[in-house]
Amino acid sequence: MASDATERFRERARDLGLDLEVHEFPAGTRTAADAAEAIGCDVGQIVKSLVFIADDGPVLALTSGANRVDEEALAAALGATAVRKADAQEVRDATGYAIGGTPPFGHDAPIRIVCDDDLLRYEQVWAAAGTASSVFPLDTETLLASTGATVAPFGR
Ligand code: 5CA
Repeated sequence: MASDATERFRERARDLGLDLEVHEFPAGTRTAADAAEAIGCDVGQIVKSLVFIADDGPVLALTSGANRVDEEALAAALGATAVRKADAQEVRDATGYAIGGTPPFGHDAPIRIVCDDDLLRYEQVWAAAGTASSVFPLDTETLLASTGATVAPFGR
């Protein structure tokens, strides 16, 4: 059965005009490696939705599963002096979802979003659908359109 968080996410996606195909993997898709293994795709095609705290508040960094965030490059892209990784509570407060299930859009409140340019190497990517065992595919064009993300080279 779909969890409340997945249902909430699906509804918000519908409000954006997106009819998503959510896949449930009971074994879990908590990390990008887990998700890629479950799906059978390249780890680089997994969208990690990572929350950082910049000078003026939370930011969501959509990062290729093959990459780590270069915090200096991210701060430069944001025009911030520094960024740090959000803790579990800050992630929940900023997005309404838990770590491991945070989706790229459909959050409780608007949040500034930036996208790792390496994700644009792929036509199709996969992202979390609200929980650590649900993912959905989408094309990168839709990822950018539905998040309003700015593309920047902060993945290493
Ligand atoms: N479901 C997968 C693939 S879509 C997923 O959500 N991956 S993720 O990368 O976006 O979320 C997991 C990430 O949360 C980890 O890569 C790690 O960077 C971060 N994380 C895990 N535990 C903590 C923690 N205690 N505090 C802050 N960040 C954490």
